Amino acid sequence: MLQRHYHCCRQLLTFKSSKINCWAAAGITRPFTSNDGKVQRIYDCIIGGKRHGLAEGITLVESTHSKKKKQAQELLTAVLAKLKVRDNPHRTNTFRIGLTGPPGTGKSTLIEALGKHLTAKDHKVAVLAVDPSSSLTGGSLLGDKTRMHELSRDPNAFIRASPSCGSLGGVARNTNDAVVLCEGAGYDTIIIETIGVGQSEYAVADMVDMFVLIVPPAGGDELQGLKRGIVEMADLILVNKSDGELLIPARRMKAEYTSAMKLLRKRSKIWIPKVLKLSSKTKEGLPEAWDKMCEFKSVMTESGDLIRKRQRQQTVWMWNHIRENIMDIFKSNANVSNSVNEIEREVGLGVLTPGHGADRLLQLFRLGVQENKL
Ligand SMILES: Nc1nc2c(ncn2[C@@H]2O[C@H](COP(=O)(O)OP(=O)(O)O)[C@@H](O)[C@H]2O)c(=O)[nH]1
Ligand SMILES: [Mg+2]
Repeated sequence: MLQRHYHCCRQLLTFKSSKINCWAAAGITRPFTSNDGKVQRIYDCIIGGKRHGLAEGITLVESTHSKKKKQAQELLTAVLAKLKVRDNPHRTNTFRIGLTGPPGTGKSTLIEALGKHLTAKDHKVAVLAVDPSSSLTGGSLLGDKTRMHELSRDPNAFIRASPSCGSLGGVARNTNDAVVLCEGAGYDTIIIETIGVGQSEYAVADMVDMFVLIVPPAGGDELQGLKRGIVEMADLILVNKSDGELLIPARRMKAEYTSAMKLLRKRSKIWIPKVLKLSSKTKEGLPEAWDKMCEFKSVMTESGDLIRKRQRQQTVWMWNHIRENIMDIFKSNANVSNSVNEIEREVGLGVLTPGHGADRLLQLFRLGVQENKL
């Protein structure tokens, strides 16, 4: 009896000290400050690879509530510390892919097919869909759910669709955090789906290893919203729906994009963007598309470019956070909020120039900060 008691105590002590080491590595003295045990529970679920815990964790990082934001930071810090201990520091064993393209190109259908292809190869796949249109139409998310029917039932896949709620920057920042949580839950392939017509894909390009553009086999209307900048950012272009009657236009489209890509400025010394055609319906060309993605990953890893890219992205996101926080601080300053409507009105009427209006607000802000100090 006594021996058992001693054994239990020892186990508890080793458990505690290993946890404390982990927190110390993360630069925090106490695990989770929230006293209801919620963050600890979510953390345990995520590290244990439980999908419901991951979903709850993502909801927490998406929250704009200040208490929840603090909890989210604690959760992220702890997950990052765990990842540091468990995997290599830059986690190049995970592959982050951004998938973009105009609505209706077949992104969700492609992700379903690719996801199944990967889980059959023992990969764990997480799909994060950032959908700027869904908050307006409400339709796309529903469409995604039905389109990724099989993948959503796959135990080795996790699908999360987030409406944008009007603020693209906000969603993109949360998506960045959601990637960390997915990696903490053991997902090795993270696919982020966005519609290539807004601003979100620029933010997404700054959080993925590879940026893939999906285009339909016909040009015209469908491609109108697609900006040249997005084509320039792509590491791989996939002409989808290359089946049936669309096979010939798909071939033509592939040739057109291949020659257009030659005219673009080279972004990398080691990777020339490729154009492939495939059908997400018949799955023809799908294994080749995945092989191309793996080739990109290994070329980038071997040259050290992948680590450099991820390091650069980390600093980009730090500045994004600073920008966002500074705006919050600025707008919540009492002097600013008392005068902002009036100054905006005067700028709108042309009484004040935009530069002058900005100067006035900045001066009021500075005064407010000084008053607070006194
Ligand atoms: N013929 C054909 N149709 C496809 C293919 N992939 C998707 N579709 C169809 O295109 C439509 C839009 O697909 P969806 O995946 O929702 O597009 P998303 O808006 O880009 O996510 C659906 O009706 C799909 O069935 C394909 O490879 N071939
Ligand atoms: Mg979709």
